[in-house]
Amino acid sequence: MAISVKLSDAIERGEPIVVLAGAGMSAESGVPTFRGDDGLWKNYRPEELATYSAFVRDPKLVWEWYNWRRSKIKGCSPNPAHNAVTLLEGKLGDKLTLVTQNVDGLHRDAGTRNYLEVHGCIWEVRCLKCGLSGELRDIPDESLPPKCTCGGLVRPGVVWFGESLPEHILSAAFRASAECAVMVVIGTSGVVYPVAHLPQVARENGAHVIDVNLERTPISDIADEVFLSPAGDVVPKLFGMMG
Ligand code: BJW
Ligand code: ZN
Repeated sequence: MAISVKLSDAIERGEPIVVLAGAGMSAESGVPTFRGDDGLWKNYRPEELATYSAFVRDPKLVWEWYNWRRSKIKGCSPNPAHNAVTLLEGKLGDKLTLVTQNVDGLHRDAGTRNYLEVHGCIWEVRCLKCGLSGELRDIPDESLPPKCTCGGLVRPGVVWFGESLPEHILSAAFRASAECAVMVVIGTSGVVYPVAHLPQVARENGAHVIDVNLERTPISDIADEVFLSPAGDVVPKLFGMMG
């Protein structure tokens, strides 16, 4: 039974809550995760695709991978776990902070407003030369790699390995983690830093940490409660929102 007394009490009292999401949050929407048997990197090494040096070496290859992922995500919709976060935000307002590692934009689609996309967004792009950035949904395969009007190479607006996370977003995530009463971690393998530190930060500052995953992760070891079930089943029940 997916019920946490600590979490329901915190919701009832309107205490600050952080939801920390990873790829498992979107798995039931049909978005592939990164690691594991069906993961996106089963046939590639991360450093072959998700780094700046891979991009400048072969921008067309990297863009083909991103265009393939964009086409998959385009057909995906938020699942009950995304919707439950939005409903919880409706109840808690800005006491709810969503920190998401996901670049798929499904939390935005679900209507959550107070989100921190710490690894960026797959629909955003940025020019390497002039820095112009914005949302660009459709990029025909024939035009890869896309070029800016200034002639510069355009990159996906995501955070690759070895790159710093956006400073103001990361500091907001650390602050919210240090100040929350409960952190609910959903569908992350907990191996990618600095985000993997956040549950520890929450714990050290007295928060109750809940981990929702199909399997145990390093985060399960420091969590107060662990629910080993699909996010789409557990999260609406945990939040008391069956939407
Ligand atoms: C379900 C489910 C269901 C399935 N229900 N659950 C050694 C120690 C510490 C750090 C480092 C180190 N060596 C290198 C580093 C730094 C590096 C790092 O952390 N590497 C580790 C891998 C070792 N980090 C960085 O480089 C970061 N930057 C940084 O540190 O800057 C400072 C610096 C600068 C210069 C030099 C060194 C440091 C940047 C990290 C950026 C990560 N970017 C990616 C790609 C984003 C773009 C894109 O999408 O293409 O972000 S990598 C990828 O992993 C993606 C994800 O957001 C991220 C996390 O993955 P996530 O979400 O956890 O997914 P999975 O697939 O791993 O897990 C899914 C989970 O869901 C599983 O547990 C399933 O069981 C579960 N699940 N279905 C519930 N239905
Ligand atoms: Zn430009």
